Amino acid sequence: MLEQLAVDPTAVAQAVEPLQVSQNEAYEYIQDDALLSSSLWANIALAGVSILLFLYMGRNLQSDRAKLIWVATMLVPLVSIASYSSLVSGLTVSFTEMPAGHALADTANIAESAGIPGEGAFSPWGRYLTWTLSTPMILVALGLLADTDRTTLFTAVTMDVGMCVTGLAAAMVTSNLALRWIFYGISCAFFVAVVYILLVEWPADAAEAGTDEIFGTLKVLTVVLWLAYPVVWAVGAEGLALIESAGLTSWAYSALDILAKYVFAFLLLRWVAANDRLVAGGGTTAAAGEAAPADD
Ligand code: RET
Repeated sequence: MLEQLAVDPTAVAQAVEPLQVSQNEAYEYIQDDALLSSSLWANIALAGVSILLFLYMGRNLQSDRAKLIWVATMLVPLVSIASYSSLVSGLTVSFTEMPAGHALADTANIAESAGIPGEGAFSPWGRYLTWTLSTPMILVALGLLADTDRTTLFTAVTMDVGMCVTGLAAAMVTSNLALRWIFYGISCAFFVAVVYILLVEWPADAAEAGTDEIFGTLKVLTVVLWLAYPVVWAVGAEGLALIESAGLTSWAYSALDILAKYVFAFLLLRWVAANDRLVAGGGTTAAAGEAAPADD
């Protein structure tokens, strides 16, 4: 046994090398594609600026509920900067060999054409993973703004996590094309629950809490932008590959992220900073509600 290992060092090297090589080469691959790398670096820069800006915007918040909204909102660019740094470094991307029947299955030996051993289409799976952390924060902030109850907040967050995790599965299944789309369908079903809460449940709560005006704006922004994500997935490189370019697909997500995260968060925080008292007044039912009077 020992002898076998000693005389066959290439077998050991082959077993270890691909992981290391693929990360280095994924990094090179991204850097060599100006469209792809700019879509990632632009978000790292914007997340950095947003973190500093949001820290400043939250400096005078007094009420416990406003502070909780602020923390949830701050977490959005914080998760984002980590997410995009992981993507750009090659840590959370891979080259996925698409199942038979996928538009990129035989044609696009994309990795090989870039000098990377093995086959496969570029897959930034880290995006779907980190949405599991960032999108619940957006929902927590919105739920607190609407002064919703715990059950609805819990439902929105868990359905959203379900959407992200099954979306990750849809992107990573390589065995069978139908199963990729089955996971896509499951993810959409979770998404319907989130959209229902945003469009039906929370507007009524927000009206009662007196935050309906800003909630209405953020609700439209959120629902319209979030609906575009499954569309991009479906037409992008991982779905039907009507857009084959990894750079273009990545820019579509990055542009959506810029609006759904930084612009959304800016509008929310600007309003919360100017309406701290109103936000504080509503805190009776949501997670922070009971703590509010004592902390203020
Ligand atoms: C996927 C594909 C599977 C079906 C559905 C999707 C929805 C994704 C959404 C993502 C929102 C992301 C945001 C990120 C900000 O950090 C996973 C693309 C329904 C709605 C807002």
